[in-house]
Amino acid sequence: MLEEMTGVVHSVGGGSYQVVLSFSEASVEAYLRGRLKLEDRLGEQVVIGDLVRTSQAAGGSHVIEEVLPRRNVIARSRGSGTAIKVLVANVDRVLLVVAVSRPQPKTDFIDRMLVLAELEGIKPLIVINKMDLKSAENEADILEDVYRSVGYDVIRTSTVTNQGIDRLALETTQGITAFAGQSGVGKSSLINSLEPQISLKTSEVSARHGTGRHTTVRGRLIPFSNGGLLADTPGFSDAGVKGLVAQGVLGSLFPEFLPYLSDCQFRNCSHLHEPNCSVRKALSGGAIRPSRFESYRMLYDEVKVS
Ligand SMILES: Nc1nc2c(ncn2[C@@H]2O[C@H](COP(=O)(O)OP(=O)(O)OP(=O)(O)O)[C@@H](O)[C@H]2O)c(=O)[nH]1
Ligand SMILES: [Mg+2]
Ligand SMILES: [Zn+2]
Repeated sequence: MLEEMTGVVHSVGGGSYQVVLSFSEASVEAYLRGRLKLEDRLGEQVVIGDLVRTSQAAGGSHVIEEVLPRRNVIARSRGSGTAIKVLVANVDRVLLVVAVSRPQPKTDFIDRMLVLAELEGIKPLIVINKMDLKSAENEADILEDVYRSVGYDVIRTSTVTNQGIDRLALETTQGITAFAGQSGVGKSSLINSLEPQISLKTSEVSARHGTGRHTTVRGRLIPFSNGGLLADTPGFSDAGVKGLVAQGVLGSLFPEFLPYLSDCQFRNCSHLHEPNCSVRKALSGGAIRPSRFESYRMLYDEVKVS
């Protein structure tokens, strides 16, 4: 007698999967059906955030029968550019964290992350952290001016004064939220401000089934008390675009380029050197910001070199 259910994969490690069942919200340990196990060995792994169909045998053990289609993934292209590792699936938003200083905000880094979010259709929110530091308002104004003009949402925060933390909590009540940003910008601090218990949880040692055996956890979803889920996964921040983005589509991942793309004289215009390029005209006219265009140029070269 089999009982079928769906659930979300919350953690992966040691050959088993923690699945939170959609109906009961019970967390169960599940194993892969043989066919999926083969795919797992071939690199098509079941990842956190995956919506899966499970069955429960009479004995009570849960088996993942099928991975339902993914809405999107956050993946990392490894050095060579061809091997792609999926870190998390079905992400609802990515909080792209920058600091006003310490470390200095790097717009090329922000733009790279935005391109990856656009590629997957994941809503980005730009978080400008460390607003308590000297000259923060000036620095934030400059950044906000660029990114609001493109249409992105910007939230200013400080984990010292708690500025913006309420707003962040409101933005993360639904679905899966991932954090991205350079080291030191305050991602962990923001998570702790949002949910003081999480720092405790993340240091907990897994002792499933009382064995206390150390398991390698490849990432996990941590429930926020506001109802959302935090994707606790390393690696998004050093993501490359090589192998993920084709040169020809790069321009369309810069939303402010879109109105101009069809007006270039050449259909496959790179927007770098061709005559009668509508994108470069928009750049000289001020509709496209220089820092954004520079990021486009940099990423274009990066995609090209293989
Ligand atoms: N002044 C100030 N310092 C902050 C703020 N948020 C975080 N910090 C400090 O910045 C440093 C880095 O913060 P983390 O939260 O560890 O940064 P992170 O982004 O998680 O860094 P990685 O884990 O290395 O990627 C710590 O010393 C924090 O105390 C803030 O709002 N204002
Ligand atoms: Mg951290
Ligand atoms: Zn062009």
